[in-house]
Amino acid sequence: MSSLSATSATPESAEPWGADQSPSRLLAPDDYREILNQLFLARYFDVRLIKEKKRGHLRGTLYSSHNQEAVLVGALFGLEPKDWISPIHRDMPAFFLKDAKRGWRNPERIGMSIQEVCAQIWGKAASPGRARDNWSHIGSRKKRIVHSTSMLASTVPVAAGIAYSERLRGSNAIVLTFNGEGSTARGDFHEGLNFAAVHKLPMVSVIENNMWAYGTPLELGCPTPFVAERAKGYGIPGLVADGQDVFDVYDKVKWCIDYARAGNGPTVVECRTYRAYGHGDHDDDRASKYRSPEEVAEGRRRDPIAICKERLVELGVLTRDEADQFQPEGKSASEVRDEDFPPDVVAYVREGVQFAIRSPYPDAEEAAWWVFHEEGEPQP
Ligand SMILES: Cc1ncc(C[n+]2csc(CCOP(=O)(O)OP(=O)(O)O)c2C)c(N)n1
Ligand SMILES: [Mg+2]
Repeated sequence: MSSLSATSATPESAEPWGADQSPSRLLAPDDYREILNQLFLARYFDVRLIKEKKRGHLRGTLYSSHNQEAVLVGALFGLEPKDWISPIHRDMPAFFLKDAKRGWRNPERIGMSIQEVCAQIWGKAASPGRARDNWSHIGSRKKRIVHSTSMLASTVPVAAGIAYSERLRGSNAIVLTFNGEGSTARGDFHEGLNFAAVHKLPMVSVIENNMWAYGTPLELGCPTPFVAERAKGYGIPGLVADGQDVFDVYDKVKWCIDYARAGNGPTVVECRTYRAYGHGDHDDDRASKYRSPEEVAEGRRRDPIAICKERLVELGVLTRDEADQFQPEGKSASEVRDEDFPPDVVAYVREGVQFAIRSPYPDAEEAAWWVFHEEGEPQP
């Protein structure tokens, strides 16, 4: 496994904004608390699904984002409501964290609700994918979420096209794409980035480098120690962030968002993190054959929730007692309890889960809808 902590191997990975001018210095105390709450929310959502699956309440594969929450929260927090995102299978919380700082339950926010996301996972009629799938193969033009597909990185050229279209319409909205480090080896990733660089499109490519692509380690998918070095071939900035530190992710991605919005073109931000479990839950046992326990312990040593709390205490936003009130950090899904999370986090996810459980499945006759067009068939 390559080092998780190196942050200065590419010239652009040093702070591009100069001493003490980081974007996070402009955040208010409420923003800092909201960021911690969003980390709690992403973690709780993940462990709750694992528990539901173990109790036999869920079918289908789960792709855990445990230990990678700071990448999602830090990257999304700098966006405006009108901006687009393009999540992958590892990013299920991104669907409901988009624009969440305007209030998780705010019906006006431009992101999916927890009810929609849970209905998707439970395969119910009320889901955005109308029970065709149980996971991330959803999107919404209205909510500005690029439809995720199984063909990894094929969304990058689509995202570049959306960025182009936004510019043609005279808007300054940007598109933020997420990709695992593995999928940056695919042609689609490079074609999309090339097009975006040539046309200076407002696109930020966030790479969640969790060191593994299923059973393939970083060094068998990328010839350089840092994925961000791929940016050099396109003449665009490539930054490296500590993916365990939500504020380092926020600072670097926000810098890129501002850079894109100002018309300077695309950027790459590699966020170095570590995949806590197997590729999906079907791979949990096999993963222990291709990754040593020492490697996994090292990769999970720096819990993003603990790192965020330390920063909030240092800044005087939280007292030590407040920071210690809820302690899910460092605990696996089988160890952690609801009491380890703020009650509103638990309540919000429960609203989604209960909605999904109570919702009906679609009628069997729907299975043939939208395969071939038939006269009189409802349109999606
Ligand atoms: C083009 C393509 N090849 C292979 C797969 C099967 N597959 C799904 S996820 C995955 C690993 C992706 O690794 P990475 O991009 O690093 O994302 P991570 O799962 O680590 O978050 C693979 C090989 C796929 N979905 N699409
Ligand atoms: Mg990966």
